[in-house]
Amino acid sequence: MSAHPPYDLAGKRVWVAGHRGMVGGAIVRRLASEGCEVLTASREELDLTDQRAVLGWMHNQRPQAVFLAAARVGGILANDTRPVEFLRDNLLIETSIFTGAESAGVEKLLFLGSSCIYPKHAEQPIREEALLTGPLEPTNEWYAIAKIAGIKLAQAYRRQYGCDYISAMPTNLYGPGDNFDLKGSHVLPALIRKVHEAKLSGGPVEVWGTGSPRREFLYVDDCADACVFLMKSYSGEGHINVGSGDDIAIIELARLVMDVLGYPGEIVTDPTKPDGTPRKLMDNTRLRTMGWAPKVALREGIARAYEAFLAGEGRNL
Ligand code: GFB
Repeated sequence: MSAHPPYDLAGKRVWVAGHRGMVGGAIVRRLASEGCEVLTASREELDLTDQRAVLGWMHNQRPQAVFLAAARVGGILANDTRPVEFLRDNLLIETSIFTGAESAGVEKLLFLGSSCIYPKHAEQPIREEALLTGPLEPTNEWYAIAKIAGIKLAQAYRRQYGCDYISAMPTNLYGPGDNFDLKGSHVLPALIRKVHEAKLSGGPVEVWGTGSPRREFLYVDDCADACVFLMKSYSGEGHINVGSGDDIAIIELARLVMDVLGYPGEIVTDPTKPDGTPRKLMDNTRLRTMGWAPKVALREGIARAYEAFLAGEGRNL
């Protein structure tokens, strides 16, 4: 599967597309020890949905490797209520960057997807082969379809043009640089903020939905480490799951966050909010067999994410 010479990043010009996002930022941090030249483009400098602009920028900058971490992302409510942005913007970003990469002669590209690409009722833990074997979870099918298109683009460029493009599918991520805006965020940053605010007010912590869905979480710097690992050591058509291997019920997660933040208050559930997919624990045997494992346990990661929140890293507050 990965029997090919390692791809050395040292001395290479490496573009992290989406470096202002949580994952892109973590990849930039991780690349500091690789001896490569990291290229970035600010939003003002380059609109990633503009194919002509991206093509021009890539021909000028000549990146040799690309981490495609740029995407319109958000939690369950944002996905459910802004379908055009999640489908159209992500398709535009992907087609611009894949087109530019092939045209500018990029040697290696890693595309980042998401565990929501899998069918809503996929067998657990979810193996890579489960892709396109059943209907998607309706709250995020727009985003999922855009991400499936990204996997297929990487495969298509490999088949038709021989490009060394690969795909990684991370589970739910959290950590420094997260979005703490309650309308747009994922559950972990939302709970960190809600528990922090409840601690100050003495009130209850509100959990959306029933609290029974289970989710797998990975600290973002672990994800960045896995992406660099795959960029250097994997070449193949199949996408690779990137997860922690454990999942937790949302209600238990709320209790854990309360415990880490030191708030023994009350939890109330809001069943008017969607639960989303019941469970999406990924099987990460492939990545583990290649020799990669995560380092940051959930409790430790929540403590670090809370520190980042307190230091004012949360956006949109
Ligand atoms: O993280 P989350 O927004 O997204 O929600 P998904 C996970 C679970 O946490 C759902 C519950 O069951 C939510 O109902 N939850 C409880 C909350 N309280 C809250 C809260 O205050 N805020 C939020 N956001 N959730 C996303 C997809 O799905 O996962 C994306 O929509 C992407 O496309 C991402 O794939 C990784 O895990 O349900």
